[in-house]
Amino acid sequence: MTAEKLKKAAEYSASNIQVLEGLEAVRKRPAMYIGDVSVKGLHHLVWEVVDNSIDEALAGFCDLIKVTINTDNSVTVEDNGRGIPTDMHVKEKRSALEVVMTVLHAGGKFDKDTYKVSGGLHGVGVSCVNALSIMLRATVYRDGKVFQQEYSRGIPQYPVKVIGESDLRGTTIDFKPDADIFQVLEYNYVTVSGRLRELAFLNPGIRIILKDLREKDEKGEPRSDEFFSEGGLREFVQYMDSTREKLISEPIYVESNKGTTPLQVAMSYNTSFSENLVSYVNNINTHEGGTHVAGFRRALTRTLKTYAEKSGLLEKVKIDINGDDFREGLTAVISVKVAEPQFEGQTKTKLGNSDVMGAVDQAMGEALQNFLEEHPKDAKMIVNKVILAAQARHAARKAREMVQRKNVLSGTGLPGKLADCASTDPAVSELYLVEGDSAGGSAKQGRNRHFQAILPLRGKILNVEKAQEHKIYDNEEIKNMITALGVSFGTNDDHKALNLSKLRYHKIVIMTDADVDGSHIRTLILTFFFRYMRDLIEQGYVYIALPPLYQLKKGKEERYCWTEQERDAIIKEMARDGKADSVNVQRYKGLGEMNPEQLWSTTMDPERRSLKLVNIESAAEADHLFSMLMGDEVAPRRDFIEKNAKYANIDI
Ligand code: 0RA
Repeated sequence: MTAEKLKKAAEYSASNIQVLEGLEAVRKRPAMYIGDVSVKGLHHLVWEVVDNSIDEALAGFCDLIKVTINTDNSVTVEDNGRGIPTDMHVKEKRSALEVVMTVLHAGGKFDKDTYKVSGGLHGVGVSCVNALSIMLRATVYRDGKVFQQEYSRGIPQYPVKVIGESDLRGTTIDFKPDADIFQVLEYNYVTVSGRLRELAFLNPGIRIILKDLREKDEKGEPRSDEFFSEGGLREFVQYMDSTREKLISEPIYVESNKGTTPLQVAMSYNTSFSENLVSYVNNINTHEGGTHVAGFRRALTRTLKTYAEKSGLLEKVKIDINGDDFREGLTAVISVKVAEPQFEGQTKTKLGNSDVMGAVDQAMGEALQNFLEEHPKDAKMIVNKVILAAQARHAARKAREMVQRKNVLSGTGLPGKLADCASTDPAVSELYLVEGDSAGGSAKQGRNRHFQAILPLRGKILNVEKAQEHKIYDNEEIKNMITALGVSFGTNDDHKALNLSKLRYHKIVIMTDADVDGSHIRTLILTFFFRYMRDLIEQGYVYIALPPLYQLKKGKEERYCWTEQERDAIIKEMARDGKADSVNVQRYKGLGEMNPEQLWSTTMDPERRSLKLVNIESAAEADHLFSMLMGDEVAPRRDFIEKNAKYANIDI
């Protein structure tokens, strides 16, 4: 070999070792790259791959993205972009495709403009997805050819090869997450569709098609959805409010591409009493808000206040108006692009960049003022709504104080229906919210009274989506929940602020029947938490109990199972002697069908039960689901239920 060739060979194996070390680091500490290895991290892989196609679309080269969940829970993401380059990468001595797929943060290693393959915050790069997949296949259509390379746990199985000819252009990535890494391998349709819908609204003009080959309808067609938005955030706001009665005819829309912070805001008012605000930075949902949201709120309050004062609409109103009053019935979406976003907060979804606040404030303030001046009718509707909100807030404070005062006066202050636990340590104490008095009775007998408390809830609790705030505190079941939990509301600045310092339980378990009524009650309770005690959800205190679906019995042997697959497997196992019909199968419909001992052993015993943590994956989607199921309008709700009835559980 010539010296030159020797040098090249040495360089090649050196970069190879680096690649292997990089992939190894991802596999050793996957959480550092994708957050966690639960169902959340599993979905993160899809977001990562789709982000790359979205980037290609934002660069102007792609308008169609197809996502398919395959029967084996592998996922295929196809786009009609330029295709990842496949030519030899001079420095790395291998195909650019191989580099993109195997080198960590490959995006940064190249010329930023041409080889960027990572989106905003997710931006850990497709190589992380590759490292965490037992199989990944990249297929590239470009230059009249079809190129392909496969990997396992990130390691190429062969050099990039040409497998055919084609006039098409684009990239297809198939990947199957590695069972050695992930605790869960099953994709959730609702989670994926929610995110893709959101991406379509945030990036108008891109068509995104989702197919799920695991679920076929009566005609044998896979479950599917197509997302496409022309109007972007305006349509997003209309979609969020589709079940509510609107107060102004068209959303107010603000777009600014001047300055360093490109931003878009759409907002509308409806006749409900809650605020629905979702915010994004670089297409990432900032659940915890941040400087962009602060700027928006400041501009909203200031501009509306000034307008209301100038217009003389406030003259007859004697009460003070505060920031919250301007946001009752408000639905808004804020989307900003930030070059180097700083994320803070518990879940790293709070924007910290301070210059963004002023940018949003200024653009919003100007645009809103123009809107109010040009649309005096809408402006008047909004101001009147604000006045009503202020009046209701005063009424609510009185009602809330009544609830809180009564607690102090009545001895322990705890509701009579609560069977409290002995422990006073919130960290180990659990509160079961149980549907109905009879299941409540079984739970009381079955529980471990040392650390488990039971609060039976009678029938339907109040539908908080429809009720005005002060009405909520009149509802017996809601009062019981508030006092049992030990929480209180309100500070001087923020009347809705939740005070958790006296929270009495760090596990709050919603236990309802596995039928339609049960899921309705669960949704009602979750709506209440979502609207009024969101911190409980965000801090991970709220769980859903999962009672078993089946009991299998053979002679003295009793087994329980939670899924149909499990049921079939266990029947096989129990029927080893060949007599399958000797196994008795009972389908549980209600908690009431279990005796206290069974309820304990299947659903309450920490050693054996299965609890699902409630988290707010996407506030926008959760909110829409809540209001669609709970809001005034019947038609969308019926449609939704009919459309989704055949797909087991609605995941919130
Ligand atoms: C860098 C350069 C070029 C395309 C891409 C990246 C690209 C990456 C992905 C990832 C998923 N889909 C994608 N589509 C394109 C093109 C450079 C050129 O053709 O000039």
